[in-house]
Amino acid sequence: MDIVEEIKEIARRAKEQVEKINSASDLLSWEKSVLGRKSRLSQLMRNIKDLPLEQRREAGHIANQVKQELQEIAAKLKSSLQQAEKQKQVDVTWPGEKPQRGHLHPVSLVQRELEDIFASLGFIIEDGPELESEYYNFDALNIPAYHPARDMQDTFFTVGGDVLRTHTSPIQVRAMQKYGAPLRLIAPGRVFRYEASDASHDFVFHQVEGLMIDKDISIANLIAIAKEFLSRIFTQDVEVRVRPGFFPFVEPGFEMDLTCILCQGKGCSACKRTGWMEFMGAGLVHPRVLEAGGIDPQEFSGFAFGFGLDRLIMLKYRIDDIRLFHSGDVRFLQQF
Ligand code: FA5
Repeated sequence: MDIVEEIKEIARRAKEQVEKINSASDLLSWEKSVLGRKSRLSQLMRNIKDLPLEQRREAGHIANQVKQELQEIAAKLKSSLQQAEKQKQVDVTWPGEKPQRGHLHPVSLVQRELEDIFASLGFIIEDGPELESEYYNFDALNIPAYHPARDMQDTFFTVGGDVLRTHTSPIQVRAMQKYGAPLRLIAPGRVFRYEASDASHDFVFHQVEGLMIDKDISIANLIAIAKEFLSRIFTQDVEVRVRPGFFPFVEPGFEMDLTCILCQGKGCSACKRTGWMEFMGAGLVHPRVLEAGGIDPQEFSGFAFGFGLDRLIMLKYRIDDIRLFHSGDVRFLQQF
C-alpha cells in the first residue's frame, strides 16, 4: 500500500474508533495510539522526508491534514465529555445520597427518659464534679479515713489527693448544702472504680443517685417511687422488695431487688430461678450525712438510693456485655 493510502486508512479507522468513545480515559488512550509519538501516523510522517519530491509533497499535505483533523476531533470530544460531566454534577434529578445521621447513645437516651420521669414526680436533676474531694466522696458520707468501708469501692486517687468519684452519692451532701430541705433530686453521672472489667463490670460506668428529704419520709415512700419509675422505664408493672444491706451513709440500709423482667418473676436462668434481680443500694439517709449537709435530723428525714444505669439499660434492651457501651462499635450503637 502506498504511503498516502496508508495515511487515509489510518484516518478512516481512527474516526471509526472515536465514535465509540464516551469517557475521558478512553479518549486519552485513543489520542495516544493515533497521534502519539509512537503511533503509525507519526512514524510515517518521519519517513516522508526520504520520499521523492512529488510524492513527498502529496504525502506531507495529506498527513498534515489528517493529523489536524484528528486533533480537532479529539479537542471537540474532550470538551463535550467535560460538559456532560459538569451537567451530571448539577443535575437536580440525579438521585441524592442519604447522609448518615448521628443519634443519641443508649446511656444518654435512657438517662433522658429517667430525667423526664423524675421531673414529672417533682424531682430536680442535679450534677456534680467527677474529680471529687475525699471529703465529699467519703468523709461527708460517714466513711472516715482508715475506716474499712473505704475498701468497699476501689478508688483512683490523683497525685493531689483528690479522687475520681467512685459513686454519685457525694452529690447528696453537695445538694443538701446548696438547697437545704425539703429536697427531691436525682443525680445521674459517670463514676470510676479501679477494678477489672468483665461482662457486667466496667471501670467507668454510670450511676443514678436519688434523694428525697422532707418531714416524715419513710421506706414506704422509697418503695413507691422505685416501683413507679421502674414500671415506667420497663413499660410493665414491676414489683420491688428490700433486703438488709450495709452502706455507711444510710441507716437502715437495703439492697433493693426488682421482679425479673425477663420471666415476669416466674424464675429463669437470668434471675437464678428466684424471680428477682438485684438492682440497687438504698436506705434512709444517715443522721450524720444530714448533718454534714446542714440539715437537722430531728426535723427532717429522707431516703437515698443509687443504681447502675448501664445495668438498667442492659436489662431494658437485653444487652449481655457492659463493655459494648464504650466499644465505639457503630453496629451496636445504630440499633438504638
Ligand atoms: C453504691 O455505689 C452506693 N453509693 C449506692 C447507694 C446510694 C446506696 C444511696 C445507698 C444509698 P454499689 O457499690 O453497690 O453502691 O453500686 C451501686 C450500683 O452500681 C450497683 O448496684 C451496680 O448496679 C452498679 N455497679 C457497681 N459496680 C459496677 C461496675 N464495676 N460496673 C457497672 N456497674 C456497677
